[in-house]
Amino acid sequence: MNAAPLGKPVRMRVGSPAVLAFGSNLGDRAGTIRAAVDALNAEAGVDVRAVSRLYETPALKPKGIDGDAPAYLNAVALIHTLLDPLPLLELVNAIEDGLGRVREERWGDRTIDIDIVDYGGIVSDDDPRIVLPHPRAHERAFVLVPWLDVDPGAQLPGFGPVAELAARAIDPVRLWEERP
Ligand code: PH2
Ligand code: MG
Ligand code: MG
Repeated sequence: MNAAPLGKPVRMRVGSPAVLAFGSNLGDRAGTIRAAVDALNAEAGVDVRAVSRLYETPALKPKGIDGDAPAYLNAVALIHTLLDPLPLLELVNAIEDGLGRVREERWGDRTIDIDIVDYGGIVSDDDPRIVLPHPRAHERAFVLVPWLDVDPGAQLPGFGPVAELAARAIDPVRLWEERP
């Protein structure tokens, strides 16, 4: 007897693995990241397999680290998805909008950012809307360190072991403990 609820397989056996990075530096940062993960997992075509711990990181702006801007919480999730890269991007953008994301300045403060870091190992810059892997992930400890939490042996396509990249990245990252 199969007790799985209709509409969504308990575990997706087909589809593509992907790595998503979350960042928030406005409002209820932890609550918003959790809401984004829940919204993704509620989609029929997305199965969230693992979510990292939360890390607190100073805001990186185009000119470098900005200690005056609100600090981020960052996390990474491993998913399996039936969506192709562009529909997945459209979904994460819609979830960002639903969680109050305002798009003004580049790298401006935001309630939520959801980036596709890796999609099935694809390396492509054919479509400027979605460059894979994420073009700056290789140098960002705030992506690499949470990624190692959920996949210590991870490889960033075209760049090699995430553990080696994380050891070279210089932006500060510290584990965030929820305050009572
Ligand atoms: N995201 C950015 C720009 N700067 N800084 C931190 N600490 N964390 C982020 O997620 C982040 C950032 C653009 O997406
Ligand atoms: Mg980003
Ligand atoms: Mg983004």
